[in-house]
Parts: sequence; structure tokens; C-alpha cells
Amino acid sequence: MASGKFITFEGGEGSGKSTQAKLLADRLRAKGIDVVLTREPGGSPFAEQIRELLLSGNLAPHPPLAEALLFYAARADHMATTIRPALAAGRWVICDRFSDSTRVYQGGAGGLGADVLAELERLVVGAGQPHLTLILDLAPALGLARAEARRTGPGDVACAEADPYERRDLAFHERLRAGYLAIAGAEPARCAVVDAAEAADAIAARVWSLVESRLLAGRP
Ligand code: Z5A
Repeated sequence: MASGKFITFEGGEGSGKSTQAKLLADRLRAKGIDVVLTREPGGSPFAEQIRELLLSGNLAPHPPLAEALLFYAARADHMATTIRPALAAGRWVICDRFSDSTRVYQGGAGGLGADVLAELERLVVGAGQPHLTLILDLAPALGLARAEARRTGPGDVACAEADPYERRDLAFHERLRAGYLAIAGAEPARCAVVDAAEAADAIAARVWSLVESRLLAGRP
């Protein structure tokens, strides 16, 4: 029986998911909780290979179903080799993006039917849904500007190329935002929306209060 907690971060480009996932992992570790910090697509050797393919920008034209199946192939391996064993060992798992990303990118914004995605989610995720999903909500123009500044700025993570999703038009990114807010509205017990326009430390404080009230209450 899994005893660890599974937390996912979701949101549009540059909304601060990686920043907040790391801050939360640090804070939980400081409390003595054993945390696995992982990401999607990726998080296992096979899934990281699929990530390279998906984000390479070199894919030949393909239908949305083929793309969703690649994300789900990566997720199946990530679940089997990283997430489920960690939770079963009592560790907490923090994942930067998960199946809600497929729902909004390949589904709502990409055109693939919700019924198809629900079936893939049932097969691969099943009862392994996150205990808490933090949706970082930000105006797409601001998120894209942050991502652009990081790409073109100094530092280790600077790189020249925007990935294929970042290059989509603003309307696509607005659909992503609406998709996330719809998921949060439909699944309030699992999801919480966090205003990501604040400074990083203010967002981290809000994230921590949600984790405390929803997952840590009653723990020593
Ligand atoms: N995708 C999909 O289509 N279907 C799926 O099922 C899954 C994924 C799982 C993965 O890209 C792509 O795959 C993704 C969706 C698609 N589309 N894209 N692009 P990725 O993993 O390479 O990138 P990402 O997930 O979109 O994350 P990101 O763009 O790197 O951003 P982020 O993690 O949300 O933000 P960040 O890296 O923490 O911060 C971005 C910059 O803003 C950085 O310079 C920070 O220092 C800065 N920052 C962070 N917080 C703040 C605040 N609060 N104020 C100001 N500046 C800030």
C-alpha cells in the first residue's frame, strides 16, 4: 500500500513550475521527508529518451493521437520505474508536469478528444492520481516573456531555441490556461490554483500553506 504523497505542478510555459517544485522539495526535505523530484516528459531513462524526441523540434508531421501516445509511453515507464516504487517505499514524489499537461496540450488545446485521453489516463495512471496538483496560473504573455528571458539570458540554462510548444501562438497558450482552470474547477479536491504572477517566495509560501493544510495536517 503506497504511503508516500504524490504532488504535481502544472501550468503554462514559464509559470514557475520547476522553480516551485524545487523550493517545495527543499522545504519538505528540511522537514525530514524523503522526496523524489522528477519531471515529465522524462523522469526515467526510457522516458528521457522520448523527451528528447518530443522536444527536439525535428519531428515529422504527425497526428495528435500519435503525440499523446508518445507522452503516455514515457509516462507508463516513469510510473513503473520511478513514481510507483518511490511512493510504495513511503517517499514523496514531486513531479514537474503530469497527465493534466496531456489533457490540456494534446487535448483541449491540441484537438484530441477528452474520451481518448481519459482512456489512456485510466490505463496508465489508474488509481495513481496525484494527491495534490498545484496549478500555477499566469497570463500567457508573462509566462512566455519569462521563458524567453531565461533562454536568451546568461546562465547555465540559457539556450538558443524555443521548444515546439513555446513557439505556438498566444491563442494556443490562452487555451492551455483555460484548460487548466477547467480541470481545477472540475477536480477541486485534487487541484489548487496558485497565482503565479507573484514573486517566487510569495508563491512558495502559498504552495507551502496548501501542502500543510492538505497533506501534512495531523503529521508530527
Ligand atoms: N507537454 C505536453 O505537451 N504534454 C504532456 O503530457 C507533457 C508535456 C507532460 C515540456 O517542456 C513541454 O512538453 C511543455 C509541455 C509539453 N511545453 N513546453 N514548453 P519543458 O519541461 O522543457 O518546459 P515547461 O514544462 O514548459 O517549463 P518551463 O517553460 O521551463 O517553465 P516553468 O518550469 O514553468 O518555469 P521555471 O523554469 O521555474 O521559470 C521560468 C523562468 O522564470 C526562469 O528564468 C525563472 O527564474 C523565472 N521565474 C520563476 N518564477 C518566477 C517568478 N515568480 N517571478 C519572476 N520570474 C520567475
